[in-house]
Amino acid sequence: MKERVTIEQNSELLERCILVGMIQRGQSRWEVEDHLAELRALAQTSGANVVETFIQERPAPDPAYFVGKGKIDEINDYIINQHIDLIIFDDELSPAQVRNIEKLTGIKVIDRTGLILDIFALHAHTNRAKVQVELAQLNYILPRLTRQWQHLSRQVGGIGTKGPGETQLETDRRLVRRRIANLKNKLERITHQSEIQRQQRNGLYRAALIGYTNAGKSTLMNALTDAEVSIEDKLFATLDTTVRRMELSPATTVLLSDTVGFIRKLPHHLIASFQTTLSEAIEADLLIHVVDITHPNYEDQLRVVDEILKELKIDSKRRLLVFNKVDRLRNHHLIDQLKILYPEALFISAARHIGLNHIKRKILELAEAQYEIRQIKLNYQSGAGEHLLYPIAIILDKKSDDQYVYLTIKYDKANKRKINQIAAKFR
Ligand SMILES: Nc1nc2c(ncn2[C@@H]2O[C@H](COP(=O)(O)OP(=O)(O)OP(=O)(O)O)[C@@H](O)[C@H]2O)c(=O)[nH]1
Ligand SMILES: [Mg+2]
Repeated sequence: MKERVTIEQNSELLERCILVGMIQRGQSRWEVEDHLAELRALAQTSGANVVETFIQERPAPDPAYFVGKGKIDEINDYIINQHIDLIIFDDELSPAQVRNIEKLTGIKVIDRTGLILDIFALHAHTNRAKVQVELAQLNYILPRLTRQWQHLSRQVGGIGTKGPGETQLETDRRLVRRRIANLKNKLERITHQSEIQRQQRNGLYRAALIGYTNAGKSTLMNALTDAEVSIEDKLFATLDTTVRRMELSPATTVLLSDTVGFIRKLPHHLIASFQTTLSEAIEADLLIHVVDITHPNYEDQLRVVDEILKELKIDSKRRLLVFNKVDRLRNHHLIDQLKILYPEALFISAARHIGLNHIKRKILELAEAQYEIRQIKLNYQSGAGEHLLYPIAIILDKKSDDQYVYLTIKYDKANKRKINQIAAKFR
C-alpha cells in the first residue's frame, strides 16, 4: 500500500484515462453525470489519472463501438493528441465492442465492471477475498479472451490487468476453465471452514451491517465494538467480513458483522463469487442498512442496495435503516423529511458517536423479541439431554440435585418446538 501512495502523489506516473458515458432513452443528463462522478472516484481508487469525460446522448448503444462512429473518431483524436493510455466506459461493453474499440484506438478499453473487479483485486488481502475476486475476474475475462486483449494487457499492464494477471491471460480458455474449477474447489474448502466457525456461534442473534460503499459501515462497526476494521475514504475499503460480539445487556450478546459494500452495477460475477463473504448478511437475523445522508444521491444508493438485497434473496429480512454522517449535514430539514418517510429510521454519526445508544437499544429490543428465556429441568436418569440444547439455546444458569439438572435457557423462538421435545424426552 505504501508504494501506491507514492505513485498516487506523482500524477505523471499514473495511467492517463478518459471516461465515457451515454445518456440513453429514459435517462437524464444529471443522472449520467452523477454515475460518471462515481466512475471517476472508482478510477482514482484504482490509481488512474482521469483527464477528460465524454458523454453522448443516444437512444441506444451502437453495436460496434458502443458510441456512434462520429463520436468514437472524436474520442480517438483526443486519445492521440493527449497521449491517453486507457478508456473506461460506464456501461458494460460486449466483448465485440471491446475488440473493435481497442483495434481502432490501439489502447486498453475497460468498462465499469472491469474497473470494479480491478479495485477488488487491489484490495483483496485475505485468502478468501483473493479467491473470490480471481474467480469473478476469470469469469469476466473468459468471453473476452482474445489475442488482441492478451497482447495489449501484456504490453501495457496496469489497470484492468491486476489480480489473475498476465500468466492467466496468456493461457487459452481451457486453462482458464480449469483454473475456475480449481478456485471453486478452494472456495468450497474455505467456506466449509467458516461454516464450522459459524456453527460454533449458533444461538446468538446476528446483525449485519450492509449498505452502499463508503456509507460508514466499518466506522459504525468500530464504534459499536472493538473491531478495529480499517476505515478509508475510498470505495471498497472492506472486502472481507469481520464478526464481533456486542454485549447489549447481561443476558443479551449479539454478533455484529461488517462486510463488503454495494455499488450501482455491481458485477453479477462478483455477487456470485462473494456469496461466501456475504453469508453473514445472508444468514443474519437483522440487516442494519447504513446510508450516507450527506451523499447527494443517497436515494439512488438506497435503491441500489434494495435491488442487490433482492438479488441475494434477502430483501424480506428484518431491516433497520440508519442514516449516518449527520454531523456533516448542512440541511437539517432533510432529517425531518426523512423521519416522515421512514418513521423507524435512526439518525447517527458513527464517527462522532452520536446516536449509538439508540442503535444499541433498538438491536437489543429486536433481539429480545426474537428470544425467549425459560427454566427447564432435565432428568439425569433419562440420559444426557443437556448437550442436545447446546446448538439451539444458550445456558444462562445451571443448578442440579440428585435427580435433575435445572437450566435457565435462552433460545430463538424458532427453536421452541425442539426445546419442548427435549424437555418432554428427559422429563
Ligand atoms: N463526517 C463523518 N464521516 C464519516 C462518518 N462515518 C464514516 N465517515 C467517513 O466515511 C468514510 C467511509 O467510512 P467507512 O467506515 O470506511 O465506510 P464503509 O461503509 O465501511 O466503506 P466500504 O468498506 O468501502 O464499503 C471514511 O472517510 C469515514 O471516516 C460520520 O459519521 N461522519
Ligand atoms: Mg468498510
